[in-house]
Amino acid sequence: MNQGPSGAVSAQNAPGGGAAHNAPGDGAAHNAKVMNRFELTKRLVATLKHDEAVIGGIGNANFDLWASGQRPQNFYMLGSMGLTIPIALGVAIAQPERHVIALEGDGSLLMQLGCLATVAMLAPKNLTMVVWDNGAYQITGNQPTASAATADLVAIARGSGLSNSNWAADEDDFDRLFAAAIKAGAPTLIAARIDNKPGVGATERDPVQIRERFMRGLGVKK
Ligand SMILES: Cc1ncc(C[n+]2csc(CCOP(=O)(O)OP(=O)(O)O)c2C)c(N)n1
Repeated sequence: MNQGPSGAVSAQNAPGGGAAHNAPGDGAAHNAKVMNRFELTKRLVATLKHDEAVIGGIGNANFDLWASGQRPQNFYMLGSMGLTIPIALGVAIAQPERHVIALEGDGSLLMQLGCLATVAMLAPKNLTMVVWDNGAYQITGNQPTASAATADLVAIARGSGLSNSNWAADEDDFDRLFAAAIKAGAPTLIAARIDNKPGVGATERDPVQIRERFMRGLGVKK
């Protein structure tokens, strides 16, 4: 783990540019390859064939979702951290025949850890959660998160009751885990260590349009 003069963990200085991951756990976090969020988002979106809903978290998660090809079934969260999984859970419950995918940053998930326990308790069969763990609040200036130091998000998810929670060891493992999650019939969490490259796109900041397009994409009448 890299520490600054004050003893604070520096996410920017972590090997590979991602989280240092010396957190307790089974070591899978530490051994996972540091990958790129846009590359993984593109791979994920390319596999979607059944109008799956995708909820992109505030900032980089939804910038890369936007840049991976806009779909009417994508919802781009603006403004509030930690709401990606709660929104995705609501959509999954409302439309049980549709698979729903949440793409969330580590900092945002850390702000709303209770949602993992709620997802485990309600156990929607159609929800996959992907956590992009760069060990930082990247978009606000790369301040380190607890996942760069002491928190293992997969261990937290498992402890919340989400036994289908895993670190992606590399890109191929990410693809395998995602394909398995779509078929799992249980809520699944995939955590990926990612580098500190900025998000690629820039979501248009028009909340009403984003909401209405998403509702139309999901076949919801106003
Ligand atoms: C409730 C709340 N607190 C703080 C902010 C300011 N803020 C916006 S994005 C962000 C960092 C998000 O970090 P993370 O989810 O890890 O995504 P990353 O930037 O690393 O892609 C912060 C602190 C906010 N928008 N909402």
